[in-house]
Amino acid sequence: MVTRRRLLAAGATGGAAALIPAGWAASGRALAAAAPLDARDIPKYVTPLRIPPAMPTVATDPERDTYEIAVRQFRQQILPPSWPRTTVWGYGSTTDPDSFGYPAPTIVARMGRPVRVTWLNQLVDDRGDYLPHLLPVDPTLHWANPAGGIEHRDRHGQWDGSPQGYRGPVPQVVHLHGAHSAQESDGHSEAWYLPVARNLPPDFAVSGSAYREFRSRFAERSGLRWAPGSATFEYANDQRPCTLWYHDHALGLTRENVYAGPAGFYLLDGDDLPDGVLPGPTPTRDDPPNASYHDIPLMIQDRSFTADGELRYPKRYSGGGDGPPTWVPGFSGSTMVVNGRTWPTLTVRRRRYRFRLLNACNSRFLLLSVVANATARPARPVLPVWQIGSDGGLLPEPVPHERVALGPAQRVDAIVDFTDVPAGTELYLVNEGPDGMYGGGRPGVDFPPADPHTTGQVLRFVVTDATGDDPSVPPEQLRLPSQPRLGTAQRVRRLSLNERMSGGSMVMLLGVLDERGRGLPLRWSDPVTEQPTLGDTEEWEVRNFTRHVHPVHLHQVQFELLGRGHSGQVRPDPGERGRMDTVLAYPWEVTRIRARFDLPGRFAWHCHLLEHEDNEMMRPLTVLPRGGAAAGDGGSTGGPAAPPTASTDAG
Ligand SMILES: [Cu+2]
Repeated sequence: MVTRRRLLAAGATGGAAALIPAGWAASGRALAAAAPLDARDIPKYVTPLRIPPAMPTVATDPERDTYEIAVRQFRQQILPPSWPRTTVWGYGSTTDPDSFGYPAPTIVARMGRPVRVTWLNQLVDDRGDYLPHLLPVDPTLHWANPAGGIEHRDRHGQWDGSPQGYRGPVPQVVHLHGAHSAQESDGHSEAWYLPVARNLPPDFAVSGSAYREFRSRFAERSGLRWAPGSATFEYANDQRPCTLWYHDHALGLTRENVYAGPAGFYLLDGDDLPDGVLPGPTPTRDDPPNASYHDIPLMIQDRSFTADGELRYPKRYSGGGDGPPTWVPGFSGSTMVVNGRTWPTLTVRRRRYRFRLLNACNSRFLLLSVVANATARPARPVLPVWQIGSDGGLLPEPVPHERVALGPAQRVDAIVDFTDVPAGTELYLVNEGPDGMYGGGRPGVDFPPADPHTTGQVLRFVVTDATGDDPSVPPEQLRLPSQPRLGTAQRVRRLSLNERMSGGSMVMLLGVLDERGRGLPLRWSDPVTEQPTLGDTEEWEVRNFTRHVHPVHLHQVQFELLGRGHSGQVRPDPGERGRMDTVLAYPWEVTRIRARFDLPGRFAWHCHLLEHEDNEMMRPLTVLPRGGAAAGDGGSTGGPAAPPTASTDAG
């Protein structure tokens, strides 16, 4: 994917190094806090990779699978054994207290069979009092802002003088990333809710401004009314089999909520290939103990720790140190964590494995390869990573990569074939993405690769003898099912990615184009401009006027990438020729996608660098009923006309 990267981006990022300013992480006065843990002191490859089990259901009946999943706070061994445990948040089934984990158990779903989940916010302590955030929260962003009450929720908040910023109950709402979800089940950023707690301040808003509307819609559709501190969503699973993931999406707080741990895989299975063609199995609900798995999800994240083992996130204070903790434009952790453990090791047989690679970092880009020498740079790949799928399902054909590029939130469905590797061999999954913002280009040429001794390493494979046959088809012989392409677009929408100085920080904003083709940045609260008509196919031309790569994510749809480059006419790489929900938009390029919008209502599109999306790099996406005039062609005719709908509270 990254091999031909990226004449243009390389030119534009001659200064990639300059894009990693000293102040990218913490700057200003940090509060006295536990000292950071030096990542070089943490021993690598001393713990086995944890494979998340399947999430327990509360009911399975002919109509659907039903789950009751809460987010709770607990301690987990993320650092090696004998090192301190870490306080995290994670999801689990209310039927089984042992199921809670970071990452969460995997929801195993089947195409055509709906899944209904009641999501509960249980961030409370043993007495039933709310738990404050694990990290300092900037109360001044445009965010959920429960302390603002009904009037001022989902707006910029006020600072009450606490050095930790907002210390109140924490809003949560779950988004199933990549799913074809109805609006009331999408996990809209303004549909958050607080936990039910004994000590909720009476003047706080207990839910976001979209919560009541979506609660009414869900009750109308299903006859089921959401209880306080929860929301029930239904996933139709009426899309192609693929690798989805679920995570928090609360307005202006997603970066810190996700960083604290709540995330899990959602594997949508189906009949697109006969059983046994691809390596398997993956964990299911009725597995015997000690089952072996050859289809393994890998949630890759960067995290930093304090010396006492707690999660560390950059702290910066406004007002020369006298103000509240403030938003930082990006995060680069000092360790790599896979499935909730730092630098784990996976013992593999001499056979083929399927890995569902997920970049679940806040803002780190990964360039992954399989090597024998963990620290040599440039990395010298010894086994190809065969990509068979992307975000939205299988590719037209398998694509061998020496190096796989994976932006935040993207998935690569891959096969690695260890059949011909001698038993006893140790191999490594390494990362040559940058320790800092990514502007495209090649590691070692356009930017320094991640530290080869820490964030440049991800996972170790120890190869052992094969046991039994491997019935899976070698990737070079695999025939993948063909998929219909989307039809011609009814409309072309011209959009922009922009940067603006705001309050001493460079803030990234989505937007449209003005009549002269320049970027016209818009904020979350500006009138809706992206309003496709129900059933229409649209082409979006996204012009990136910034020096950074932004992973652009649309809710509701799995889109096709049509082209890139200055003109938007450069053909996508082979690994990008399937359906996607998150696409990398390179600096100064036009990224052209095509999507069909067939669910009405309020959704969102945003940058999936969590720090960006939390500070305005998110815009409403409203699909209008058929018969209404489509509005907002991208601003080419003088700007938006539709009234704002993003903060109404109907129902
Ligand atoms: Cu961004």
